[in-house]
Amino acid sequence: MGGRSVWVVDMRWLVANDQDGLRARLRAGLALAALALASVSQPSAAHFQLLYSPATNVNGAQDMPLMLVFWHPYSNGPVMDMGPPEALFAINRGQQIDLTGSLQPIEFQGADNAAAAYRAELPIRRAGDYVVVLKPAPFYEASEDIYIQQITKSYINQGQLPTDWDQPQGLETEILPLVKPTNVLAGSTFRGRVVSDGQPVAGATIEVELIASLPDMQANTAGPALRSEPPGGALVVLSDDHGYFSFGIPHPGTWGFAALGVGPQTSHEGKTLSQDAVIWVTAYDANY
Ligand SMILES: [Cu+2]
Repeated sequence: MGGRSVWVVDMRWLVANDQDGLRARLRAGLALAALALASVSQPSAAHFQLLYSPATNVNGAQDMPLMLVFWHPYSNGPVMDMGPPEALFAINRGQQIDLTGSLQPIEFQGADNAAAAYRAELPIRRAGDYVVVLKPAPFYEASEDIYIQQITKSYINQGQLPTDWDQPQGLETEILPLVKPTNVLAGSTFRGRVVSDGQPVAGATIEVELIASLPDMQANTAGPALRSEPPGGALVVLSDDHGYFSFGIPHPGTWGFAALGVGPQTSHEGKTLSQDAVIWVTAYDANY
């Protein structure tokens, strides 16, 4: 699914079960191809670069663990191998804090497989927002013969002082939140704006997923499934003519939005690069 359309058989998907991919192919009118490939391939739908912290709103100085996993979090599907990140930093009150020194390679175990992932640590010392930014290494997606690079932001707040969340971080591409991303209520609407090189992106395809199985920060595994993926697979919204989009968040949890192929870099090592913008927001039960 998603905004990408070129598929070839990838043996890595042999063991995976992907009903959504089958539906997508059927929708695309490729019924014959689907019949031929259904048992041996899966498209790379709804990849999401996680930049997960076990807490979003905290009080007091502390070191916050982060988990970086390239995964299919709604379905607890295949985990993809991450390479060494190109950049990992946080911004608090406009000051950039380099986090690459805290990167630790780990193996993350999903339901289907284990893959290379990272842990890191965010030193929270002052009040305010910490906007965490990850620029991962481009990932080669064999099933599509393209590279994918999901430039990802997540947000942690200390002491309920709003400082940085409403500011663009000047990334090659990013989703600007129009709702405070650390404190969304389930049942309300999240709004964002997709930008690339600072300019709004009209008609962007934005996939929406919940981390249905929260990472176990001790065991580096996927925890029990709190939800399953909807029958239709990944949720998709489009940005309007000015790059804005909205999504009604149905239930609490950590929700990700991935605008596909919106970044300015379009090739890597001679192949197509899909440079995506990902943002993670935290939704609470409205009956708090
Ligand atoms: Cu995928």
